[in-house]
Amino acid sequence: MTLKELGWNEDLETAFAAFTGKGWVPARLIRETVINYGAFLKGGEEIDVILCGRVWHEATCDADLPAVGDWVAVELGDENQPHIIRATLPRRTCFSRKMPGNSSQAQVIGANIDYVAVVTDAGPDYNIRRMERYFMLIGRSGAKAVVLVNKADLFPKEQSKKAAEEIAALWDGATVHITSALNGDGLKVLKKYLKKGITMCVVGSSGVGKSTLVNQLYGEEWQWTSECNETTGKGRHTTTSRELVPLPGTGMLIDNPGMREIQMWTDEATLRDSFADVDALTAECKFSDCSHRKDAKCAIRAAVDAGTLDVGRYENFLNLENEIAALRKRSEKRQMAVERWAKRNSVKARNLADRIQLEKDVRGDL
Ligand SMILES: Nc1nc2c(ncn2[C@@H]2O[C@H](COP(=O)(O)OP(=O)(O)OP(=O)(O)O)[C@@H](O)[C@H]2O)c(=O)[nH]1
Ligand SMILES: [Mg+2]
Ligand SMILES: [Zn+2]
Repeated sequence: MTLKELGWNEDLETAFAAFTGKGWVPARLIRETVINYGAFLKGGEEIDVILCGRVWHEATCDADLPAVGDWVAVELGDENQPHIIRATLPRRTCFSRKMPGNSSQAQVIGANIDYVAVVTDAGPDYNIRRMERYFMLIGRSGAKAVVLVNKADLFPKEQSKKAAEEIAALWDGATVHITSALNGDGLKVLKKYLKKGITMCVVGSSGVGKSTLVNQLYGEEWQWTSECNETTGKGRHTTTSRELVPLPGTGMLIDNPGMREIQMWTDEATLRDSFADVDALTAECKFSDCSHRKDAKCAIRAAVDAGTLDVGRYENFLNLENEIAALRKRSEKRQMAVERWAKRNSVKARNLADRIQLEKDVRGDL
C-alpha cells in the first residue's frame, strides 16, 4: 500500500516538508485506544504509536488531539523503544459531533474523510429527524453524504423505496442507496465512491449493519472484528472502537460503534443552510425577534397550519436551534474559564519573571 493509496496528497506533502529533515515519517492513524494509536506507514506496515507530551499539551481541547484518519509525523523508535507522534498535519475534512453528555466539546469521529455513509433501515431505525441531524453534521464536516437504507431484504420493496425518497428530499447534498449488507445487494454502487485513496466513514445506530457492510466490502471478515467475534445466536458482534479498514485494491472504510446520541456540534449558519426553506419564512414573521412558537403572525407556524411545512421538520428546527444556543452558551462559559485560567497562570508567570529579575538585580547590586 502506497501513501497515495492511504490518501496522501500534495497538500500533505507540503505540510510534511517541515519535518522531513528531522527524520520523521508520515503515518495515518487507523485506531485509537486509551493508551495509544494504531497507524499505517508507507508500504502498509502497521505500528503502534504514542503521543508526545508537546502535542498533547498544545491541544486546547479534545478535538485538537489526533483522531482516526489523521495524518501525523512519527519518530520511529529503535528496538524496544516506542514510536512517537511528534506532530499532526492539517485536516482536510473533519466529521465530529458534540461529545456525548454535558460537555460542550466536539468529538472527532473521523478526520480526512471523503464520504460519510449513514446506515439506517426502512423499519425500526428509520427516523427522518435523526437523519436531519446527521446531515447538519456532515454539512459542516467538508465530506460528502451517502445514505444507505439497509436491510432491504427484510422489508417490502415499496417501504425501502419510500424511505429512500423521503431522505433524498431532505437534502440535495445526499445520495441515497438501498442495500442489503447481509446478502450483498446494492453494494456494487459503493465501489464507485471507494476509489484508491478515498476514505468513507460509516456511521449509524447500533445494529443497522455497519460492520456487516464493512466485512462484505472487505471480502471476508475483517481480521480485528473476527478475532473477538463471539457467536451469540446470530453471530452478532457490537463494534466497540473506531477503526480504519483498507479495502484490498480500493479505498478505505472507517467502521464505528453505533451512535446513541447525535448531538449537535454545529452553528446557526449551518442550521440556516440545512433549513433554508424554514429560514426563508422567518423574513415574513411579523416580529424580527419572533421565536416561532407562540408569537402572533409567525410565518413559519402559518406554513405549518397551511400544510406547506411539515410539522416534524418545524419541531426539529426549533429543537436544533435550542441545542445550538445551549451549546454556544456552554462553550462561551468554557472559553471564559479557559481565559481566566490562562490569566491566572500568566500572572503567576509574570510574578515569577519579576522575582527572577529582582533577584538578578539584587545580585547585580552585590
Ligand atoms: N436481514 C439483514 N440483516 C442484516 C443486514 N445487515 C446486517 N444485518 C444483521 O444485523 C445485525 C447487526 O449487524 P452489524 O453489522 O453488527 O451492525 P452494526 O451497525 O455494526 O452494529 P454496532 O457495531 O453495534 O454499531 C447482524 O445480525 C447482521 O447479520 C441486512 O442487510 N439484512
Ligand atoms: Mg459494528
Ligand atoms: Zn416566526
